[in-house]
Amino acid sequence: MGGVLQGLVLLLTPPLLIHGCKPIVINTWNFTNATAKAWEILRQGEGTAVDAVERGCTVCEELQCDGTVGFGGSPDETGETTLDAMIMDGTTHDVGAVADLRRVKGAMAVARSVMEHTTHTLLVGEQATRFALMMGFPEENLTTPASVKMHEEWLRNNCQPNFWVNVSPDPTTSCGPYQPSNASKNTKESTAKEGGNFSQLNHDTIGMIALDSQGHIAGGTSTNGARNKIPGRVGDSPIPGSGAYVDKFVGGAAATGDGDVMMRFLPALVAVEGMRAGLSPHKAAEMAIYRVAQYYPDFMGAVVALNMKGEYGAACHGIDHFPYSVASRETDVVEVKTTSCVE
Ligand code: SD4
Repeated sequence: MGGVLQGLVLLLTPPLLIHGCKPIVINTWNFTNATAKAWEILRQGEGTAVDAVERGCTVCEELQCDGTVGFGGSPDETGETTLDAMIMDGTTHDVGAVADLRRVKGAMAVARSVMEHTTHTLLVGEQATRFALMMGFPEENLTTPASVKMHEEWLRNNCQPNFWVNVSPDPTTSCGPYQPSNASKNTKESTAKEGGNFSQLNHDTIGMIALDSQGHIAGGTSTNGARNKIPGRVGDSPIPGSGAYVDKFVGGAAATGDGDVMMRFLPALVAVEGMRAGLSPHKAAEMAIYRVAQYYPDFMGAVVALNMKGEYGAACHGIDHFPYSVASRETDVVEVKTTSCVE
């Protein structure tokens, strides 16, 4: 019993903050321009971990990384692109986030404004837009010729694929508007089993964790969510503990993938808690992924994790392999690492 108690005390006692840390940044996918921007800020100590995450993710928004971050991607059922983003400061445990943000391109910077100019955590929809305009962000159209084309093709394809179940007319063959129905053919389970609407091609959120030389850790995410989503849908990315999570005593983690499923398990929090309990970042990321896969064996997603010592790892599911990007003093260049996914 004494041993168990001792173990518990050890688990609950925060380790000392590490000063003079080696800076490092890690982010999902091979979004190396974002990594390079964050690293530029970290390597010379030009800014904090929070600055690195904000500006790194902003680069992805501007470059429309893979069409899944920033404006002009993943149009919803009405053809509009809406944005989710979050930033978390692991030192203060403060968070700012926006979800379903409309007509403002810089979702990550707006999230940081939520963190720095309000005591709220998450603002959504039109009211998030109103907040952004008050903070001086310009109102812009997020639609592009590419997003119009995607939407037109989806309409031509009888609105396939979509996210509806148990409605009529049959959502697997017809467009809406829909009404509730009791038909059991299209259960949520069968949709999840088929992997739903997510594939490697249509969801590549950027999730980034940065550790600066002062020992401050920060994390963040930015995405335009799921293509053809039902208007109003918010994914995992702006949810603390789901899209990303950082803790100054432990480290941080960020997730990418089928957010509708992943947000039910808070995988970034699970990975951080795994590291707190002594797991390596790789094993902690794996634990977070397994947690989701136990319930959704066909889900697609990945988690990157970094501890306060600068050790990192990743795990994934539902694809063959998962690329992620890292920059640190060790090499001083952005490297793309690849991890094989768990079965
Ligand atoms: C979401 N997780 O909104 C996001 C989408 C994504 O890689 O691309 N993840 O569900």
